[in-house]
Amino acid sequence: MEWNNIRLEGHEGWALLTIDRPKVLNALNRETLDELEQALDRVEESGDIRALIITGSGEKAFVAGADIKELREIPSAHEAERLAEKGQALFSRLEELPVPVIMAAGGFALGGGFELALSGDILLASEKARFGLPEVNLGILPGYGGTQRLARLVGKSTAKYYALTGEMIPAEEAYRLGIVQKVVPHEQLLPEAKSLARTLSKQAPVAMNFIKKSINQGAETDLKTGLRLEASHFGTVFNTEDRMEGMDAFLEKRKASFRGK
Ligand code: CO8
Repeated sequence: MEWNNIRLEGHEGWALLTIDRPKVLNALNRETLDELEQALDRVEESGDIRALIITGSGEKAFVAGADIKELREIPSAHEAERLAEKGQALFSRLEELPVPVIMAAGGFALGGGFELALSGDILLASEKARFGLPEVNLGILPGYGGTQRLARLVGKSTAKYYALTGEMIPAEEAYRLGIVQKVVPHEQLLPEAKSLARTLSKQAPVAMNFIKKSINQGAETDLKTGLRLEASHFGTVFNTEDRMEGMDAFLEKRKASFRGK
């Protein structure tokens, strides 16, 4: 399938999805959201993609936000709300994707771009990355989950500070705040993301899926319910061939070969 705004490259066990509108710093228009949705279908249907990297094309940006030209032309509050819901649904789907998603940000990750980055499982940044929610400067607020995901990650006050000021967060500061898991030299960003994707692609797929579920679902509930969920997912994963393989491999002092069953 040919896409206008994204590229999806398959590798052995993992895939690289690039948002490819460098002239507008990879801004997300509706067509890009539709294409991302189709790419996620492809990833889920493939059966052999066990880790996904998402990055932006060009040297300057991960994604500089929703496409402001397109936002400017939205005719009604109703349509604005529908578009916010569309992006939110896509980003929630990404968050709940059965395979781990590595976000690799090598430049501006602003507005919808920051919200996209916050929907992955692991966020890698180059020293040049800048994160932020500048919507307030446009007279609007974040609409693709930013007020919710950022506040859950860094607390209400810090989220309010950045959403109210629109101030950009440099990579090192984002690391200190726990938004970013690793900061690497700019030229090392993709090699690092690829190396991590290769590592994850060799881990037990069902276990990874349920680790994501357990953490995502548990973060939205009280401890008692979260522990109940963890025990239930633990039981489910115990039924897999991969857990026998993992334990046998350890006892036989060899590398496990997981099949996702
Ligand atoms: N949308 C459309 N075009 C953009 C965007 C964008 N978000 N960001 C950059 N561009 C374009 C510029 O217009 C410019 O185009 P041209 O060459 O035709 O003039 C080109 O990309 C390069 O950008 P700059 O010349 O501005 O590059 P600089 O290096 O000078 O500045 C910045 C880089 C600081 C990143 C600057 O481009 C900027 O501030 N961009 C906008 C950032 C922003 O405000 N993002 C938030 C957008 S709103 C949003 O994301 C809401 C999400 C929720 C939506 C809910 C649905 C209703």
